[in-house]
Amino acid sequence: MNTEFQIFPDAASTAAGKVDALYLFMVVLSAVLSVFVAGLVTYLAIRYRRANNVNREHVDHGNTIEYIAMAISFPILMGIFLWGAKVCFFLFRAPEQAMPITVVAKQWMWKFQHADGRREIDTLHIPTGQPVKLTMVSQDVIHSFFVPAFRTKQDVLPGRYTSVWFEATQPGEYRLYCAEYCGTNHSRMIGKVIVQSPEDFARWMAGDAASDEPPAETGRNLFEQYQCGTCHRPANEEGARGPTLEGLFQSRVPLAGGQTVVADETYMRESILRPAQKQVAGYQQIMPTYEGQVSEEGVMHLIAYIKTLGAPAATKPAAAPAPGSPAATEPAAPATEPTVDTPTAAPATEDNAANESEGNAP
Ligand code: HEC
Ligand SMILES: [Cu+2]
Repeated sequence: MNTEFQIFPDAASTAAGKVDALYLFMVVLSAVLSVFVAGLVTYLAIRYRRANNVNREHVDHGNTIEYIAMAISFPILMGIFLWGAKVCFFLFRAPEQAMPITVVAKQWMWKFQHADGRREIDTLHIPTGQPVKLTMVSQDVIHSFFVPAFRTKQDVLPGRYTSVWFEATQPGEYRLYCAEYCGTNHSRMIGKVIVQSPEDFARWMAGDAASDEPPAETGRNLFEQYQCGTCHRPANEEGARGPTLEGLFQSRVPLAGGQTVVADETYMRESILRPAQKQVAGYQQIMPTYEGQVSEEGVMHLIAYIKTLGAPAATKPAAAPAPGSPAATEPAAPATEPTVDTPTAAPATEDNAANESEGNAP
């Protein structure tokens, strides 16, 4: 991390070059146009000044000049649009094999958790040459995750997951900012991303703090603690009051209203905190709401655990409540499941109900 003033920020991710090229093109284009317009203004002001004796009669060119202007600017503007769209798709589509990391933001800190359970606050270690995908949520107000050296910025919202991915290319320390005004100490909501070579990163990962519990493990304990299992049973058990959660992740869930939703992280979060919001077809609305009881990190842990549950056994008896277990009605679901890098995928950060009350205390 360079503390001296820099005109150009470090370029330390695979996205940096792409963003810079587009940005540079637009700056140069704007500069050329500005010079052109300023030149014309100057030229015409001099030529048609009062003292100059020139012909001021109106000459009709029809629409020719407009046509020419359109013919030149249209392809340029479309080009910028297409180029921008391409960079945008690159920025927002995380590669499948991205390493999952969860982020919980709050006034005024960043809490990170790696897939193996390792936690960090205001500092994030990542290796070079490995895409990482951050799943982020806020515990209070809107924050924004901004790492200039990676050319990446993404709002972090309360009540909804957002994500961002990047692949670092240069070892070093880079600044992390909160880029959304979030209260008194907003300006201190800063941190750093420490990019290490894969070897150094592996060594760091194996270091002494590595005893943190993996998110899915914490999630399983929470699942027991809240007795979710009294209603959510394995798929091959009959008479469960709730749908099985096996194979739920990324499957299609039929809702009472007739629609279907894909069970992504945001859906699962909502199902846990506000179950009445989307009612699974064929089930009573008996699930209690866990809003205010399970922390954001707890929810991420529960999701991490649910992701590990895998597909229901193929021999699921027809009597079991099929509607809630989409895998049963959709043969494709079990097949796709393995591509989701399961146990680790959902991750999140600390905590159980106990430190829910931690509130804003760091
Ligand atoms: C009293 C029974 C009961 C308990 C306890 C319960 N649930 Fe549920 N849950 C249900 C029912 C019934 C549904 C389906 C109807 C609905 O959507 O509300 C459901 C739906 C869900 C869904 C959506 C499932 C799908 O197929 O789309 C998730 C995820 C979920 N619950 C997670 C949990 C978690 C995590 C806990 C514990 C913190 C929990 N539930 C506790 C009864 C329960
Ligand atoms: Cu903030």
